[in-house]
Amino acid sequence: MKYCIRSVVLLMVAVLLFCAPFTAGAAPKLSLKLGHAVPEENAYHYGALKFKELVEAKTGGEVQIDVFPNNQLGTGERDLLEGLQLGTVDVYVGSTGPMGGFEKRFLLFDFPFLFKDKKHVYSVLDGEIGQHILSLLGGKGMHGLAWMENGFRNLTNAKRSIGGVPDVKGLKIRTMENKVHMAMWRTLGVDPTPMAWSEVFTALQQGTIDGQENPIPVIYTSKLYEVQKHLALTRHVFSPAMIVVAKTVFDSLSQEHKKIFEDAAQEAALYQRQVCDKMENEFVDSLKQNGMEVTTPDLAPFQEACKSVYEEFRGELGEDAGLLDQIIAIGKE
Ligand code: EAX
Repeated sequence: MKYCIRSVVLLMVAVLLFCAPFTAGAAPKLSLKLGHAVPEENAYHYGALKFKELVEAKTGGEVQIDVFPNNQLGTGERDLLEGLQLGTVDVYVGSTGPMGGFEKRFLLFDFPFLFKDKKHVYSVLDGEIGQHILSLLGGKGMHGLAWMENGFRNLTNAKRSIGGVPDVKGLKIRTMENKVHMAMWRTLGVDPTPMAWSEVFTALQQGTIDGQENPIPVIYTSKLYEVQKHLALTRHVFSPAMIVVAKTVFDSLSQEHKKIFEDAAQEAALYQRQVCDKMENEFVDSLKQNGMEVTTPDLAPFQEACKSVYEEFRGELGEDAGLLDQIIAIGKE
């Protein structure tokens, strides 16, 4: 009997050793392409790599995620989002900027000076309102997984120092392809030029536009200090980012893998927000060291001048227009 058990154990070990080479590097059952529009130094890339790490580990390698930074999968964020619908992109990490063109209610977050600070931002995004807005993506061939961070947007330009509203009049500023952002700059006397992010550096270099507006981490990691002299800390819009998976991909996952994607996205998002916040605090000095002149204008006149945007666009939110008032109320709590 003892010999019989011994020979069975030896046989099992032999089988496992024989099969090992065929399982150790087993080809993944699903390979996905994740795309974003910014350099690898940007916080989006850190969040994307964290999501990749968590999903691959938790699925035991059954799902592999390849990360493509710097617009490798598209010409900008609108193009990448369209890629989710066309099947050329499986996972998107990026701002909500162009989302209003897919689902109007995403414009909710684009109203000028809507958010007071990041505590206000995440009490909204991580609450019912944020979850409701993410759920709207289902009707657009996408599945919203979690809210990441782009940050408070600030104005840069090559022409002049910005101390107040009169200083921005007449500037030609690139905006995201977002009609609320464009309206805001028009009310300030600016000529807004919507443009994909991949074209912005060259346009600034050639002088076809005077400036642009973005969060500090984007301004620094995209080396805009090489083509922009002036930075005004306007913080005029908080730009959320998000991690989104193509609906066809998400629907094809097992229940177990769906949960892994949801949990990994939440963990990666919290990590990415910390990275982004740290960058925002550190990079203003880095921009100064790279020759940028930084001003901190009084924001009250800017806020006053932009009030008309609320009446002009709240109708675009349809039945969700009341959420605008709810967000404002949360900020006063
Ligand atoms: O998401 O297009 C933009 O200005 C975005 O903020 C940038 O691509 C990062």
